[in-house]
Amino acid sequence: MITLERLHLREIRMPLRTPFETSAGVQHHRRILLMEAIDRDGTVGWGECVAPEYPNYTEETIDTAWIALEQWLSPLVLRTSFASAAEVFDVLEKAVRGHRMAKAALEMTLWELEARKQGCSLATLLGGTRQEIAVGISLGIQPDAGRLRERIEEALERGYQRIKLKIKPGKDLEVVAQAHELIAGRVPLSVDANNAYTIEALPLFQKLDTYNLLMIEQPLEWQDLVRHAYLQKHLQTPVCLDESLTGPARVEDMLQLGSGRIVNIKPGRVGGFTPSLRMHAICQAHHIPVWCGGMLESGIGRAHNVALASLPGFSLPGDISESARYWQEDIVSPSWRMHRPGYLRVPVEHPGMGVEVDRERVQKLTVRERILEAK
Ligand code: OSB
Ligand code: MG
Repeated sequence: MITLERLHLREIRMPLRTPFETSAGVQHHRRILLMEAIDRDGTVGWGECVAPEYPNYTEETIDTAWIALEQWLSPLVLRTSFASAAEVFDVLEKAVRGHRMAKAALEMTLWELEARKQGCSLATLLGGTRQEIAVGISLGIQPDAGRLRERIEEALERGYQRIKLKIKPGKDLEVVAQAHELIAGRVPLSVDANNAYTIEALPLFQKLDTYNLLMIEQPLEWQDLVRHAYLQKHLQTPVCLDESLTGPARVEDMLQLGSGRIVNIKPGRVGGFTPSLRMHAICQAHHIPVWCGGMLESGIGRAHNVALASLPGFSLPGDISESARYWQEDIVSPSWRMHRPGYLRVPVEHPGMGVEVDRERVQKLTVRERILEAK
């Protein structure tokens, strides 16, 4: 039984080691909302909200998530006892429309807390079966060809098992041609447009179609499954949806319409682990490859993603890179590091998410906090 005594919201700011550019803009740092839940029996759970600073991925931001968590979502869980964290999502979903990233932060924190309570790993609690997960890397748009070459060479040296390139209009065909030649088939290559194109770009995608890409991620507008279906019909390369997939029903719509053939699950995007598990089950039943995306998480959100990616349907490498790829210093110990090229170990032998939060460092990075108590 989970009965919360207290929720602790914190905002921390962490500088990225290198700026990350997508079709939506450049990021130099992350403002991250951290969630700590304290059960009546003293057990603690940790979670992280993936919402960015600006609403250019979906409509949510760290500030909208803060309001949603503080005003509407936290009161729903502080008042209630749950037999398990698996019940939480439906309660939040029934009461509040949207705000999936805010819901996910809370819901995933409670799963982490439950795992610690039960003395099992978060991965085990979720139904994970892998001891290690294959990881890929997502490379931002680079200022020039030289920089792109360096980034790709580093990624290959570290053993990343898939390289994904961010693309945008004007930074697409040439970039892919260069990467394709450099990589020379050693690892699969994919691209992610983050909604940057319209269906008018079909001829461009038909050119990209000749590069044997593993997938083309979220080429078109995030709410548009119909044009994605039209595009997929004209391409050999699988379309993968990210932003478009807000939950299990959207996966079913994708299948019905033929809008894509690969699914990116980010638990932080879809409202938490419960909808992620439902999406995973649908994909397994339809033999759709699944992988775990990333949102430049700190070591806490990364731990949650690692746990989810240990489930059997996650058959493609995730955007779950090492801590050092993002941060000078992570906020967890140990920080995330590949134990052999291309793989992160799933910490199945530790209760909960398997890494400890460096409270001192979190405190130093904190720019606002709020403690919410059960009445
Ligand atoms: O679309 O997958 C995306 C980062 C921020 C927002 C959206 C995306 C991404 C990434 C980076 O691609 C993945 C990662 O390494 O965390
Ligand atoms: Mg994406």
